[in-house]
Amino acid sequence: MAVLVLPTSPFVERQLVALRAAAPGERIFIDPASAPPDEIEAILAFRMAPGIAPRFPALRFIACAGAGADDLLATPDLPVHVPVSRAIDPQQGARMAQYVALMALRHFRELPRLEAQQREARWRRPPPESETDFPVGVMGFGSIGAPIVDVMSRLGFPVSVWTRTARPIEGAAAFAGPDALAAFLARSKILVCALPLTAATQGLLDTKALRCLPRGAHVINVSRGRVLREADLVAAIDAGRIDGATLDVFETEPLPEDSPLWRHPKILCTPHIAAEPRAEVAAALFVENLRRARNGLPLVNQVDRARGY
Ligand code: OXD
Repeated sequence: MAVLVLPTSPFVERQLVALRAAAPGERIFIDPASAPPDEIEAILAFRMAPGIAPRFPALRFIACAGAGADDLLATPDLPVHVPVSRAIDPQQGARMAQYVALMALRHFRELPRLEAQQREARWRRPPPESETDFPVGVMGFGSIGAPIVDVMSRLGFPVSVWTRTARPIEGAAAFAGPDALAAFLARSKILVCALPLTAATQGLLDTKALRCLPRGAHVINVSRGRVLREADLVAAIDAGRIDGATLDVFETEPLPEDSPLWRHPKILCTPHIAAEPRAEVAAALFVENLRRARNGLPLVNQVDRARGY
């Protein structure tokens, strides 16, 4: 039997190398056209072109190489009976929290202004701001959102969390469901989006939602570009309602060279580098799920396909 890896991006290539090291006895194919149709038991991929999965009738599971399986689940002919897993690495959540803390502090401590002052050799000491005036709102409380909440609270910021369904959250004010969204946004001076992309979250942060944020808010998106309407964000910043944004994910990736986001003075763009699962952790998860699938056991980190994560 054999597995198929679709190395469509550098981070899946890293996982392919790690998988070859972790499972030297497995036959690994990377070209669907030359993979033996009756032998492929599992596919490791981040996204998949139509026409691939149905070629392999012995498929036991499909592993998403990332934490967000939205691209993979969007494959139109993904067989409904084949379970999908996703890569959850605890260090990815911790590194996401580092990124969010870095960007939130850059905004809170006015790093761009300090750098501009240095360029002008200007000694100016503005009065310190208080963390209590910069409440942080985190959307999502999964493997990415939870460590962000933890780190931001430990840095002294009041934190609230918005989730799809109600749950008690220690150390943070909890808001749940569409009815609580406006109240949650109204107290988020720093808004962090860590939501999975699903039918319910696509375009959730649009003009109407952005209008609920307090004046001078800063938006940080580390989940999926399509949860946020980029044009609505730019309009809100240009109208002075929102102070600025830090974006690691975009509606189209790679972000096209002619996107106005690249050159917007109030938007910091980074190329989807906030954190990725470690290749060796994702490879070990894949090997474990292969063992489980071969033995008829439930997968680790199986995606609920109806929910989308
Ligand atoms: C992702 C990831 O899903 O990097 O984007 O894990």
